[in-house]
Amino acid sequence: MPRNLTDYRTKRNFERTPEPSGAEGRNIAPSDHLRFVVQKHDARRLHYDLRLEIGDVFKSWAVTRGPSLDPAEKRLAVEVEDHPLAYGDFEGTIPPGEYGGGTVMIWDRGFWAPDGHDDPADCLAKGELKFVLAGHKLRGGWVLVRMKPKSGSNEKRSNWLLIKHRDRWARSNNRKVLQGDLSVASGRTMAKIAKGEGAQPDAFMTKGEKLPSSGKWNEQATALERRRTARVRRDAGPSTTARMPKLSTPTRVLWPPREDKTAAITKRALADYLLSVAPWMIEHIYGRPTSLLRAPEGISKESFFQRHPLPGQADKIATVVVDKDHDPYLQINDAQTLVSMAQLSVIEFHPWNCMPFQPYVPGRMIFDLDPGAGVAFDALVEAAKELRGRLEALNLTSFCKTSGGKGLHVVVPLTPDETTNWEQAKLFSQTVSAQMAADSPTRFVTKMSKAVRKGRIFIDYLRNDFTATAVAPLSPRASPLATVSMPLNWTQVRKDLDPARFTISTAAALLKQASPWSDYHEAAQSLKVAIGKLVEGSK
Ligand SMILES: [Mn+2]
Repeated sequence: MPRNLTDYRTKRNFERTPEPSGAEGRNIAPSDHLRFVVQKHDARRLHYDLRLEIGDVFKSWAVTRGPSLDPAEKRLAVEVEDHPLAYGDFEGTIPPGEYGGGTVMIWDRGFWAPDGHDDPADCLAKGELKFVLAGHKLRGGWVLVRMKPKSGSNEKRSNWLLIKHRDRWARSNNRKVLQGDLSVASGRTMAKIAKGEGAQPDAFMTKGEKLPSSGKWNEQATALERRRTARVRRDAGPSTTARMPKLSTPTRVLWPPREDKTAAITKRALADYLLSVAPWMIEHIYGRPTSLLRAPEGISKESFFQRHPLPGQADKIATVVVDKDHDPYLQINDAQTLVSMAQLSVIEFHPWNCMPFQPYVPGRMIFDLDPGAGVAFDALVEAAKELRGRLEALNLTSFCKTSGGKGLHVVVPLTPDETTNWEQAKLFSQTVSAQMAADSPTRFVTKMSKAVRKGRIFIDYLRNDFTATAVAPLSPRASPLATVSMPLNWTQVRKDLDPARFTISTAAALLKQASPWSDYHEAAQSLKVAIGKLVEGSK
């Protein structure tokens, strides 16, 4: 047993608390990466315990107000005693009266790495540790800085500041991350854990019967790898990156040329396109099972959907087991893997609409507006705007993208809350769609049958369900013009909008120019409030 756990052990009575004693050292699962865990701890005062695996223990800090994704918000992190690695799997209730009495949730976990070449123990001794996290909720660069003790004080514990680095995982609105309030190990709320109800947490640190599938390990490791790749890329420059996905037959034509309009689009051009949009696109794909439309001989020949790994693929693309009775699903967690999909002639990406790594939790709602024969594009634009207004009245901010075909998609980013499940997301989107159709029966229809759709817009809400997919923003389409599903600013959603303008050849530059959806993550709302409003409105 690690010697430095003496403090930990003297504070606790293991006859009374279900916490691990630290004698379980042998049961710790080996790992290629350092692990971290954040435990939400509803003790005398609610706090979040950050634990980083260093040596054979967890170095630990109690972050009083919880971590902030806003680099401008420094959070006090009080150094506490080292914890045993087995503690990372502890979720439950410490009895009242015992040390730290209260409920503990495994709020986040994953892998971490020091950001630099110095030994993390040395960095801590010096009072500054820069590191990167690849968790479910916390990602990217962070720093822990030790504060100078107040002169004359003899505080036993060191106070540190935990600060988010400015990177693409930084957010200016911090409330959102703390609202993502489900255990990443059991999917439970604090209330359920306190009552001892629901699923037991999956093991992450310890060898046990409930070890997560290798897919889960892989997916987290790739998330960390993504961060490393980004760093390598910065150092090495773009030419190295371009060579990263090894392409066989790079000159194979996937989109044949169109005499009048476009040149042939090759596998190489697809890889270049994916490379240019990957940092943007991956945010909407990672952590969600994704169906791939593949056209090995190009879009004019046979194509097929792939949802599960083929033999030999599982080690290259992350896979995720959602349901024990089904094959694992493909999941693309990092930009490099996304770009490498060009080698497989993947021409469309269709992710689930769940929260990343939480397949049972809705992460966005999608309304697919699909014009029937004879519907003018103006009418479609008006429909998207009307839907936006209706959602706004329910407190939901929405975003628009072209489908890459004839339609428009209205997308609503969600934050998880304690009650929202797929059934509710589906019912909610169905109700909003049905209200639109009831108010304007000559314009809208919510039935799928082609016959009733003639001259009207079909509002497809069926994407809002467990396992249902929708084409990802910036995914290319198997259409002759090589169009993509283009995210738009609402100011672009007007009469003269031409969806055919957004193609593999043009989209990257137009994306840079317009920077659409810049407040997408900030705008995420809980569906709970919206459901309340909807119910109120229908009374
Ligand atoms: Mn604590």
